[in-house]
Amino acid sequence: LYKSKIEKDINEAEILINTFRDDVEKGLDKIEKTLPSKYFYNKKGDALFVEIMNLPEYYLTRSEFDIFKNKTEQLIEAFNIDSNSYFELIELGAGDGLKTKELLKTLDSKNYKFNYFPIDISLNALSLLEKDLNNDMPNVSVKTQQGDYFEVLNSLKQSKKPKVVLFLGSNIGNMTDEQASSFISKLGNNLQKGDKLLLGVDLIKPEAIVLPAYNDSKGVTASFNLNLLDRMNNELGANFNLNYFKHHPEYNEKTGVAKSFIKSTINQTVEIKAIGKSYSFAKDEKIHTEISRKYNDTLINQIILNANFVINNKIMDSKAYFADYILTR
Ligand code: AVJ
Repeated sequence: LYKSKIEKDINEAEILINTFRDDVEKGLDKIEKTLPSKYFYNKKGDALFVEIMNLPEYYLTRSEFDIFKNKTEQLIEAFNIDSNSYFELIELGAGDGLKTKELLKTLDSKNYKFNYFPIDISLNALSLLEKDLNNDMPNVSVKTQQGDYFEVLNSLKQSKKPKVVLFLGSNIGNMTDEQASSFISKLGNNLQKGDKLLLGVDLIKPEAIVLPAYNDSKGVTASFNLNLLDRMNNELGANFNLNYFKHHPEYNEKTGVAKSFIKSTINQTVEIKAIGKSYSFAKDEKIHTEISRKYNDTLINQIILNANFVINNKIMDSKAYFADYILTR
C-alpha cells in the first residue's frame, strides 16, 4: 500500500489534520459554536494537563489517588477475584500510572496473578509508563497496547480470561450522557459476564468547590482551554488573537454539569486558511469547548441502564468528592 514507512506516516498525519479541520469547521458552523475537547491534548496540552492535576483547586486527581492509596483493599475485594486464579487488568488511557501503581503494588504484594494492559493511542505515553513500571515494580508484567480502546478490547476478548477494566479520572465526564451510555454499552459488548469495570467519576457537589477546579488562580486551565486557538493558528493557518478571547467556565450544581467556553471579548472576525472561511465572533459570544460532568447514583444507574452492567460497589475518598464505582457485567 505504501512505498515506505515515511509515506505511511505522512498519510496518517494528513488524515489526522483533515479530521481536525473537518471537526473545527463543523463546530464553528453551528449557531452555538463548539469545538471538541479531545483536541486539547497535543504536546503542550498534555503538559498543561499535568500542571492542572497538581493545582490546589483541582481536587479530582488527589481525591481518586486517596481512594487508590487508602482503600486499595476494598477495591481489590470488590473485584471478587481469587488470588490464585489469573486475571487481566486493563486500563483505558495510560496516564502517568500514579493511581494505578498503588493498586499494582498491593496486588503484587498479595501475590495476585495478573497481567497489566494499559491501552492508549499514544505510543509515547505507553513507553514512558512501561519504563517507569518496569523500574519501580519489576514483578508486575506490563503489556502495553497501542490503539483504539475498542479494537484492543476486542482482541483481548479472545483470551476469555476474567477481566477488570479501569476507566479512571472522570474521563467519562467529557461525554454527554448519551455518549457515555453508548460507550459503556460498547465496553460491555467487549467483556464477558462477571467481568468488572472500575469507573472513576467526580461527584456532584457545590459550585464553591467545583468551579475553582476549572478556573484556577494561576490561569493554567485558561491556557489549557485557549490552547485550542493556538492549535488552530499553528495547524490550520488561523489568526485567532489570544488577547481577545478568554476562558469562561460555568457550573450548574443542580444538574452537575460543568462546561468550559472560550468567550470573545470584542466583535471580531477570524480567518481559518485550511477551511477557506472567516468566522465572526460577537462581543461575549461563547465557543463551547468542554463538558466535565459530575455524577450521583441516579445518573450512573441511568447511564448503565441499557448496558448490561450493575453497580456492585461505590468507594469514595475521605471527603466524598469522588467515587470509584465497581460495575459488574
Ligand atoms: C481529564 C476530562 C477528567 O474534565 O476534569 C481539566 C479535563 N479540563 N481541567 C476534567 C480538564 C479542564 C478533565 N478530565
